[in-house]
Amino acid sequence: PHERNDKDDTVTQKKCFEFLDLTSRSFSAVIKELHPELLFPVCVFYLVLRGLDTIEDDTSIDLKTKEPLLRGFKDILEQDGWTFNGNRPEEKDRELLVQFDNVIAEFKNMKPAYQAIVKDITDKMSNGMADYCVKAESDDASVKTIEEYDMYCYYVAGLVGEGLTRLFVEADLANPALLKRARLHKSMGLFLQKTNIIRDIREDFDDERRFWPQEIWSKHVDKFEDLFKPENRDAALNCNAEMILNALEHVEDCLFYLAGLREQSVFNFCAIPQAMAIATLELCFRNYDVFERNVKITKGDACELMVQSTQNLQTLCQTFRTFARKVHKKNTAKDPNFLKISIECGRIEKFI
Ligand code: PS7
Ligand code: MN
Ligand code: MN
Ligand code: MN
Ligand code: MN
Ligand code: MN
Repeated sequence: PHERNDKDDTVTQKKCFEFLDLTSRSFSAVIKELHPELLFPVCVFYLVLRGLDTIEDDTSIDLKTKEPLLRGFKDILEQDGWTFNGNRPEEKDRELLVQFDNVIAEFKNMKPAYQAIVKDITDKMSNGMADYCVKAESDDASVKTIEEYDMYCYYVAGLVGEGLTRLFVEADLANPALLKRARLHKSMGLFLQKTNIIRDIREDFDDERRFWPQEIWSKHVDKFEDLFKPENRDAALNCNAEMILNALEHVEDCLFYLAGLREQSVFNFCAIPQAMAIATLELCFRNYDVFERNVKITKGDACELMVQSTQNLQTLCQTFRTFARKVHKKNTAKDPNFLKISIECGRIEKFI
């Protein structure tokens, strides 16, 4: 049997932290503040899923290569020395897969219970991604219904919510009752993923990736690409508003989930991305810029959000209330969903 030595450990661990910084702006900061018991397992979980997503996102890899690579990803986690250099040169996190052997080494160092959770979620997510890739190859409108949209978001983000919750409970840092409430941790992921899909509309379109469900966009334009034509500006804005309305429906579940967390570092880790998401949705709401370029909340706003969302549940709810009010104010009677948006904002404003 292979004798592990301390020098190997330090080197691969250091590499993992370097990749955490290289591959994420926001997650890196919150992961590093986690309780010591979970800091490294969540870092490895993140890098495993980031590696998987780097294969999913690369539209230059053909399906013949991509599908088996995704479906077999959970076994790759146990293949010593596995690396991958098949990504296009411009793929953002290419280097992580080029040196993925470091992540595998650290995955194997984790407690077996943590390994099992990471492996199970990787297995489910990677097969969901593969199913979606197969469907997208044969059909331009691969996301037809809102149900299919929710399903895609469940595979790529709802499952992360499940995996993280299982890790929190396994580490004795969250109430096991949270595991029984699947809808809540699923909503935690869906709210983040839907925000990402709403914000990235232009980038995804340029990359020939379409996640907005036909059931929603077809009420506003005849063809998906019409969303980007200047003459359809009002229709595009109403469509954007309906997508945001759909995302806002997860907010109550997210606040319920967060209310159930008792350990401060876990609370902060979960709350910060949710606060960033509601701020991002408010920034995107009826903002035509999203159809032309990538919009992002400012560093200053992000800092203020971090402070506000980590004091206590009250200040976090206050943050949500503030952004719901801003959306409420931007809502316009010209929008066919005016009433529904108004009701949804009112609901969030009154929560707690
Ligand atoms: C394990 C911390 C906190 C209960 C890499 C955090 C893609 C929005 O769509 O590349 O490719 O453009 O911009 C994070 C629930 C997941 C969901 C997910 C793993 C919250 C790979 C984040 C993050 C659950 C699948 C943005 C989901 O990536 O997206 C760990 C609780 C990774 C969380 C993907 C998306 C993240 C995302 P896209 P991005
Ligand atoms: Mn991605
Ligand atoms: Mn992706
Ligand atoms: Mn995206
Ligand atoms: Mn992205
Ligand atoms: Mn609702």
